[in-house]
Amino acid sequence: MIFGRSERGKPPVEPVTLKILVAGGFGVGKTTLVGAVSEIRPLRTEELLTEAGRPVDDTSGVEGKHTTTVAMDFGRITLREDLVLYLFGTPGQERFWFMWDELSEGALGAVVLADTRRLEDCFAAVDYFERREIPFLVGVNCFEGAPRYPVEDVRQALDLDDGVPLMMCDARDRESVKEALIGVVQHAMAYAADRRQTVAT
Ligand SMILES: Nc1nc2c(ncn2[C@@H]2O[C@H](COP(=O)(O)OP(=O)(O)O)[C@@H](O)[C@H]2O)c(=O)[nH]1
Ligand SMILES: [Mg+2]
Repeated sequence: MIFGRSERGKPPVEPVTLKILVAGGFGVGKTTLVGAVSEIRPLRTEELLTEAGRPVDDTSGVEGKHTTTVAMDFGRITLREDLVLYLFGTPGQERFWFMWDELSEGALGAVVLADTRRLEDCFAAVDYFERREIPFLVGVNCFEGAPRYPVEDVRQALDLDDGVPLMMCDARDRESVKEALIGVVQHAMAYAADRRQTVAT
């Protein structure tokens, strides 16, 4: 009876769980991204943009957006039976930056979403992760009607270090988002291995 569990085949795998942050400017697609891949109903803490919030929340360029994430998005995706990602969408507006330090506690890495029409909106997130040495990948969310630029031009505009991966993505598309998330995990693993080597030598 002691061996009861293994008699039924493989012992159950205890998955590794990793925490990934999803950051970027207001209206860039963070909530959409988490919703596109999450296998649990994504937990969203949204409130209607109130009149009071209007002068602060710059909605120019994101017409049609009437809700804003005030706390964060939360979702989960199983990449492999032994690898589960927990996704935390960080609040986009500057008045919620105080939450970032807590959210980034224990994070393996981050996806910074960018919109080529408002590239400057992701500068703060890029700076934040660079300064804290949290590995991140930039995902350019390709909205219809937004100009397409060569990857190299976007890299340059963002002044990204050579090692930082950048890819085009569609926040609404599960496969595209999965690819970006796998990219972050791979990048973070390589980054961690690099650092171990640096410490060892
Ligand atoms: N066309 C298009 N619309 C998108 C895309 N990603 C997000 N949206 C829309 O853009 C708006 C803002 O997205 P949201 O995920 O709420 O942005 P957040 O503020 O970063 O969480 C929503 O109305 C989305 O439906 C995309 O890849 N293409
Ligand atoms: Mg949101």
